[in-house]
Amino acid sequence: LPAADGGFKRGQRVPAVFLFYNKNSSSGCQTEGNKKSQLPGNTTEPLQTTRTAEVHQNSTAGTLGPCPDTPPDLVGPLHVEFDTKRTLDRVREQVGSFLQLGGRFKPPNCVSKQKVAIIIPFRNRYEHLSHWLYYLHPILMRQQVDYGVYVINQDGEGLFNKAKLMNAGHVEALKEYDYDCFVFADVDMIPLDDQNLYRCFDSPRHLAVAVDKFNFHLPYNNLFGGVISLSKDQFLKVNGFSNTFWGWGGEDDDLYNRVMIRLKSISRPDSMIGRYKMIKHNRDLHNEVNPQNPYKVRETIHTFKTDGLNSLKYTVKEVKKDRLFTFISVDVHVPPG
Ligand code: UD2
Ligand code: MN
Repeated sequence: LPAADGGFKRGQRVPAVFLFYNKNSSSGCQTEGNKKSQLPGNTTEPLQTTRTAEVHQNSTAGTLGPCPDTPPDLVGPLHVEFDTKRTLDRVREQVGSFLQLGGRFKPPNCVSKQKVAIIIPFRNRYEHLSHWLYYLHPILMRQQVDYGVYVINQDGEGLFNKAKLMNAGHVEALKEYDYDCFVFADVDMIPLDDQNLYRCFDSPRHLAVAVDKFNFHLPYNNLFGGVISLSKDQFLKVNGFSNTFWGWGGEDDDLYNRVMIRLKSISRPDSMIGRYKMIKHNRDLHNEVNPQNPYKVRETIHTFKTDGLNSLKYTVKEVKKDRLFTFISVDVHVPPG
């Protein structure tokens, strides 16, 4: 790889914002279309129109080849810190100009093999969201993903239901685009290596293999939390997540059981590439540990066919399109009492 902007060598820790888009990258197709496909960051026109027109023009003209399996601009280990105060406004300035409204991106010089919806379960974690957007957008662009970011916010102050939010995110994203891959990502999980590809694999993928909070080791082998990816087909086969894990814990273990019952295996990146930093946090209000949940995990075999996508009920309260993401507030119908 040519030196990244700022003269960093492969494997050297590189502040994320430098790794945006390497105009001198050797991604081949740049050379031919240099004039045409160079991201018009340095034009005065509002980026949105030019780039979109450019992308659509190319794609309609069918001149773009498929993106390579190994994206050419990856740099490996990343330097990640959360001391810098980041606001959404500031992140919009830094990474917004390459995005289409709603946090949508398509690589300008090749056609991605997958259409990836990134689903983030959310409530009252705006500081974490700014860090996530600051680090993940440049990484996803270098990975040449055709993606959209969906922040699924639980409306109201009732007991939190992470899994039901993610089921709702799956349904809402498909209303916008024929996504064929879904990455379910905690808002506080930032990858430490951009070779950990945010895409789908032959088996449901557990991307968050080595988290700093767990000393970069799997606390238990069946862990399937933090950041995972399932293709549309895989997710349908397991009937999505359970809708009935209220409060903290167990929804990821229940999904692991569903996957093992219906699909027999999961896949993981190696532990060096699968390293993550979790932004330090306490237990959130209204997401207390639910002592019932561990018992429910033992019932997966009896419940998964009738508790999931096919029994999902929620109400969309609001949809907001930000440059960096699509914000969907949903009422998950918290049970009384
Ligand atoms: C672990 C899992 C997580 C989930 C949880 C049990 C890892 C790395 N993470 O994380 O995936 O299985 O245990 O439920 O294994 N959130 C909000 N607002 C809230 C509460 C939660 O936005 O008030 C969202 C946010 O995206 C957060 C995620 O839900 O990252 C998981 O909640 P957590 O961070 O409190 O769970 P944690 O760190 O114990
Ligand atoms: Mn967390």
